Amino acid sequence: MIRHIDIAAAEIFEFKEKNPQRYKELIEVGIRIGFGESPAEWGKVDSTPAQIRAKYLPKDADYAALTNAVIEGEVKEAEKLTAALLEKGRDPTGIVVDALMPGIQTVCEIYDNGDAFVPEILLANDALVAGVALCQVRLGDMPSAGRVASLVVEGDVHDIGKNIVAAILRANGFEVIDLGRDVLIADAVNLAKKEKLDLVTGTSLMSTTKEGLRTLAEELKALGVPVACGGAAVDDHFVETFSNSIYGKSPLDAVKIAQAVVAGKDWAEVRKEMKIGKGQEKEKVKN
Ligand code: B12
Repeated sequence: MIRHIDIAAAEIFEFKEKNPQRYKELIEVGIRIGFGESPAEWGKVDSTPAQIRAKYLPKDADYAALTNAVIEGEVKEAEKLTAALLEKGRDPTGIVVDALMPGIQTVCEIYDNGDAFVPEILLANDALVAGVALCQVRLGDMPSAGRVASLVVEGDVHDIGKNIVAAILRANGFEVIDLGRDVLIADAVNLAKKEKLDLVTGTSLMSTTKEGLRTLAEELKALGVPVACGGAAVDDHFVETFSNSIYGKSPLDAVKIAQAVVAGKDWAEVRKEMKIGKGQEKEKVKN
């Protein structure tokens, strides 16, 4: 909007008269931005690496040792500890969700606060993948619970979460075709035309790539394949702005969505069920 400077100045003085408190706040915000601060960072609680580790560390000592191996990016150690847990008869899905995943969450949050670097994330991811692979071997060949394709949308290389989602779906008996990261919508559509898919899971970690989920869901609608959408860049409000889509927060939500779709429910029904489930959890917390 272009205004003449006199008009703009008059409006500013008028605003100051009418709303002095808000005027003061806005001036302070302007000064902070002027000094190079980013509003996106305001209100963020900066935890120390030790606090973040404590937040995610499992209470179970065996699980905690594995979580620490992931955090340290010790691939061999993570493999050894996972194998030992499986040998003891611990549940492979439990090992992924409650021991391996907390490790990667920890490193990612420490990185986010500026206290870790990219190689540390990548090593932690290698340790996670090594553990997940052993858990998958233990699960062996199960009768297929359904067919799912998993991908990260075009322009986005953040695939750690997608890998976890694919692993948990496999652990629950689903056949997963992993399309990888930075995936073109056309590639997903071509796959859905060739293969019988029950569901596609789409991940987006960036606000610049999340619109890819909308296009993906819209394109797959004609083929009758719904899209479960997740990743830190999206929430239920966003996902509900388009059809043929169901929002899920955790990898276990992806499993619930896949099971419901395979049971013959359509995307709108599953979306409703997922929302009710979330509401009930909140009620439980209140009680
Ligand atoms: C690791 C990381 C990277 C790694 C990625 C390595 C890899 N192979 O994935 C590297 C270093 C390569 C990277 C690069 C970049 N990154 Co980065 N990165 C992160 C970081 C720290 C962690 C992401 C992560 O893996 N989280 C852990 C996983 C497990 O979480 P998740 O993916 O959300 O998945 C979980 C759930 O969401 C769910 N889920 C996931 N998918 C699905 C799907 C379904 C269907 C369901 C139900 C559930 C579900 O399950 C998972 C397990 O709980 C985040 C900050 C953060 N703390 O989130 C920034 C972040 C995502 N990156 C960011 C940016 C900007 C970038 C870069 C552009 C930086 C740059 N200037 O180069 C590039 C992007 C390159 C590109 N084109 O994609 C921004 C995005 C901002 C935004 N909102 O748009 C973030 C938020 C950092 C920030 N605070 O600014 N990054």
